[in-house]
Amino acid sequence: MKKPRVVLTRRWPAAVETALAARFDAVFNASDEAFDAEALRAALRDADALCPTVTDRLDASVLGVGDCRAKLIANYGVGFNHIDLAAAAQAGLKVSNTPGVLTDCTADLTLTLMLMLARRAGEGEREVRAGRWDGWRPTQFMGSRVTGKTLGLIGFGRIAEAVARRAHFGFGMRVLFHTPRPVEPAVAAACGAAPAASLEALLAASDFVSLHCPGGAETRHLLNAERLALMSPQAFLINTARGEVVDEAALIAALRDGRINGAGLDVYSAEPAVPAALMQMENVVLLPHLGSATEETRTAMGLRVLANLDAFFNGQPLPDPVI
Ligand code: 8YV
Repeated sequence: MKKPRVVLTRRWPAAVETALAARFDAVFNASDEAFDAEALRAALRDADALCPTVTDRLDASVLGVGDCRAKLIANYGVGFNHIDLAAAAQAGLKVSNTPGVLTDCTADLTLTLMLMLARRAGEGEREVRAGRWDGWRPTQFMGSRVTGKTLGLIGFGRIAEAVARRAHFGFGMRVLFHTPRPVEPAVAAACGAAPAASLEALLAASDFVSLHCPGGAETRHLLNAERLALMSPQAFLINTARGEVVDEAALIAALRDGRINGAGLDVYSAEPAVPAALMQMENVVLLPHLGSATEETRTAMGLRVLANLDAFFNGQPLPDPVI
């Protein structure tokens, strides 16, 4: 039987590409350059399954391609706000993702941002690298203590739970969360976290606010000017979720006016564009969407995609169905 054709839009870890090549007629992207809309349409016409990443905007204009051969979008990543699910369904496409395997690494990166921000690690490193460090002194780079502070988590899925465990049991933090979903009290307690009375209450009570909700229309600009104004001027914002959850212009204004203490960002509204205003601010840590970027996790993500492809082409239910 002819092997199904699967198109990968970016380079993946070598071990996964090798495993894919053994099972499928796999088409790799040797240049690793992001596909534009026309290349995505061509791939949908040519492949049985398309394996995109967060850098591929699969909107109705792409998914509405008339002669679509593909039947599955096997996304490399857990978030799927770059895929118009209604348009995918309309085109008869199933969609899968890679939940679970990137939980710990994304939680670790959240803590990285929290510590870098609070302890001014980026600023300190810049000073050392620039040859400007003239020696220790009692008032140099005084930051904020993390231990014992309050962390507010917006969203309470797998990643937020993993962050809560690290923060509460590792740093003795009081952890609050807000989510529209019901959460079993025992699950929250096992992570050392407690529900806040409301999103507004969480924002007002937290020394660190960290975003862990999905992107998409429902959460777009959830953190707007009004809600940012509820945060303490001593508080920090951390975003490892999706850039669009925060009104970036409002965040820049809040930082500029000293209405919040700083921000640690791994994601942006219009990636890879990062607003110039943010780049000029010392109290902002800027990372290039590194949440899941470890050898182990990126390989595990690829293997989850492989598991979904295998199931789909063997006529079995998708292990990780989105639709
Ligand atoms: C991925 C992520 O690297 O999985 C996600 O949703 O945000 C990242 O960790 C990226 O999405 C890969 O497509």
